[in-house]
Amino acid sequence: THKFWESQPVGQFKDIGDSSLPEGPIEPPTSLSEVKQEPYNLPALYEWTTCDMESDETCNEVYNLLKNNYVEDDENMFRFNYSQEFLRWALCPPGYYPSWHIGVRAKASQKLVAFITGVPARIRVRDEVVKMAEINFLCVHKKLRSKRLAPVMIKEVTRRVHLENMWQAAYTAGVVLPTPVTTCQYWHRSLNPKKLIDVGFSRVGARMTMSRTIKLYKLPDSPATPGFRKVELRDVPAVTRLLRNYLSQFVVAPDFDENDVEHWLLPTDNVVDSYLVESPETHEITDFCSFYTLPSSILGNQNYLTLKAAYSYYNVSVKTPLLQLMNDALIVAKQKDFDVFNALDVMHNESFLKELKFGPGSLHQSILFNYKSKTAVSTLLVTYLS
Ligand code: YNC
Ligand code: MG
Repeated sequence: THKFWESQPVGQFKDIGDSSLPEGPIEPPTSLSEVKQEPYNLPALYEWTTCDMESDETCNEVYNLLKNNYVEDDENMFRFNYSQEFLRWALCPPGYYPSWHIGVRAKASQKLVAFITGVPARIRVRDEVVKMAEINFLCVHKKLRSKRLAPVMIKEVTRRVHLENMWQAAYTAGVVLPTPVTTCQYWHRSLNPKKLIDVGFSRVGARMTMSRTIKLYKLPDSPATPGFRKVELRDVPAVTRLLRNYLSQFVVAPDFDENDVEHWLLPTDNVVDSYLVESPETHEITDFCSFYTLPSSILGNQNYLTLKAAYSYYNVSVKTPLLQLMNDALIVAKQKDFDVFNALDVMHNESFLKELKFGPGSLHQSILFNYKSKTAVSTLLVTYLS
């Protein structure tokens, strides 16, 4: 049972399959004056803090909390190690609210012990654009687990979202919660199979040897598509047009404008890489692909500290076949020394995963808060960065 989640406006397991429930908000918005004005109470030894992510010092504290306490795989072999540049990128998009970057400190030591964040997003559901919060980076220090601190943090971020007159949210989780609008799966493409095997991320397959495995995953030295190059600032209008047009086919998708594209997709060192195809003849921009950088710490290995992972982000194929475009993405990721390239089975990714030698990994569910949707939306692609 879920004592906390059963009290929240999210789809409930008991309602699954009940098509009489209308699509849309579960609870109507209250008036702003009815939103609780004071923060929720914390246990006596702790206090709220707003984390200024523009400050190097605070950003470093958040970095260290997450580096030591954030998400691990089921076998506790790896832990996400989001970089400080990545955290700034993920948490300070256009129109972000500093008050949604919420920390908890121990009063006596002033040590940061818990964190949760929201950023604003415009998410289109069918033909309606809903302003939502994307909730991410919920983290409680390992020594403070199972004390029901997470529900207080979730209620506090909800209160601060409501104070900005927003009533819906989206988030993802690796654990089972009531109730996902979609469940998707991670797929992994080895770029550095020897290291992945040495650290226990993957195994030598049946009837395979190390050298045959290395040969299997070998890639050409450079991309095959003529006109494949990095995205530049001057490309933002063309990339925005391509992406908006592509996303229009999905039931649920972010509603990106040029400012969003500049923030989320212009290449930033060690954060996000984006490439496009510019026709050598017409100079028309026809295709686009991108991935972000999210390393994981390798726990307790003598030889390696970090697994360098690229995560497929938005890819749009119009003229170049998606398979070829993604193969070029793998090639540039390999050039940049990534060990593995990850992708979810969302959008049209299923059409290339097997052929490009991705193997299946863990499940990942997306949930909407205070929004009921009728069908499981298999193409849902919100809250990517978690
Ligand atoms: C989770 N990941 O079920 P019930 S993902 C949501 N997301 O409540 P306690 C979670 N809820 O079941 P702990 C959750 N994990 O009794 C647990 N819960 O109803 C629920 N891990 O609280 C859980 N980060 O404080 C239970 O648990 C209640 O001390 C138990 O703390 C949990 O960022 C946690 O995986 C996750 O740091 C903080 O384990 C801790 O275990 C931890 O006793 C490692 O909590 C890091 C990790 C989660 C990453 C993420 C998305 C978070 C979404 C939160 C929900 C947002 C709702 C929308 C709000 C805005 C609304 C508007 C408008
Ligand atoms: Mg707790």
